[in-house]
Amino acid sequence: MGIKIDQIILRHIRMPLVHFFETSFGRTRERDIVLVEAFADGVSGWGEVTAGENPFYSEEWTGSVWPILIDYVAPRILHHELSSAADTAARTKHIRGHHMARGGVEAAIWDLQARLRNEPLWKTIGGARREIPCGVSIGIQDSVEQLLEKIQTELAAGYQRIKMKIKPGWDVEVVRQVRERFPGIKLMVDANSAYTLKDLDHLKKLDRFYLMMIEQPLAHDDIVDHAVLQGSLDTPVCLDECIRSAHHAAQAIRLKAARIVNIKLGRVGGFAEARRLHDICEGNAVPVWCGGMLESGIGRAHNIALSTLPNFTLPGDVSASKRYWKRDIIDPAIEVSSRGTIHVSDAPGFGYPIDQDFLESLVVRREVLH
Ligand code: OSB
Ligand code: MG
Repeated sequence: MGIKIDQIILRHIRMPLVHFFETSFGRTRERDIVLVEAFADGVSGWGEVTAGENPFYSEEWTGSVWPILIDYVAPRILHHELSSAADTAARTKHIRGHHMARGGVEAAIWDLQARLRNEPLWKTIGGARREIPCGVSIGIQDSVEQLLEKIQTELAAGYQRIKMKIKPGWDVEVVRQVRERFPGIKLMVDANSAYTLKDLDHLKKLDRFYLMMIEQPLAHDDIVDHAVLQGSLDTPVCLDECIRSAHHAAQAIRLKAARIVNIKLGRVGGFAEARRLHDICEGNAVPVWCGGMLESGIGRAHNIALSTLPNFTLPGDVSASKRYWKRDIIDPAIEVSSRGTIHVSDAPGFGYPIDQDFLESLVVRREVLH
């Protein structure tokens, strides 16, 4: 069944976070999110562009995705016959970079295809899992005491693994205290590229805390140094920032730069590339998990669908709406069971009703494209 997109509506919404989120590259208090609604045959599908408010995680940011979507991505999609959602990515492939902008549109078209077929998105992308294991990502706190308290709260809520952000000055000693207090939990750290190979001896000190993995310790665009680091660490290295395509994952695996890969829909440009990346990792016995980008309910629901693919065997950063939002733009919001799992919805598309009135009240900028 072909799809011809006849209208795209972009909405830029602003949503305050319940609590600031701090990584090695800075603090976020409020999200500026671009949502994509793509129409065909009177039906619409939704996608979320996962770019941050500043070009610090990657070069994309809310301000860059807007003109790219309007001037480059939408014109290459509108009124072109797509044989299926899987064809979307190829139409914008010659645009260098801008994966999150392109991925937001691609995700909307997958959601639309699911709705046109009246089936849940997880089924459309070929997933199977009916319940996904969940972890949490905890930002850098003002004190170790606050971090320990947060971890306690998340464990009590049932989450299966804890990821804590680290940076120079907030690493080995903090992890030591967390391990001392919680000796038995599944624990991992994420450095968001805050170190270099000069820190190798320092990072090696993390080995004694039997972490599940250390995520993206070195440069955002490096694979080779990660291979050197992995060669001398017992702790598995997991790559996030530097894996922007299935090809990058293949190279990282070949170089033994990582034993685990974090897959983010936006970073890799959408579902089609995420599936290819998933398959390459699966073929090399490298487990994957779904990363998060502080998404609204829409992006969160897409992450749930992605996590139903078979090689998503590790708990991801897909957690309950209420950890980030006082009120989400979907209703009901995403909830996590006391076993630390999310039950996958069977409703058509991404599976959660949008709270239209609330969503519209958050819109700060809108563009209707024909
Ligand atoms: O590196 O995984 C990351 C949030 C923003 C940018 C990068 C990252 C993160 C997170 C949060 O760790 C994950 C979430 O959405 O819960
Ligand atoms: Mg990360």
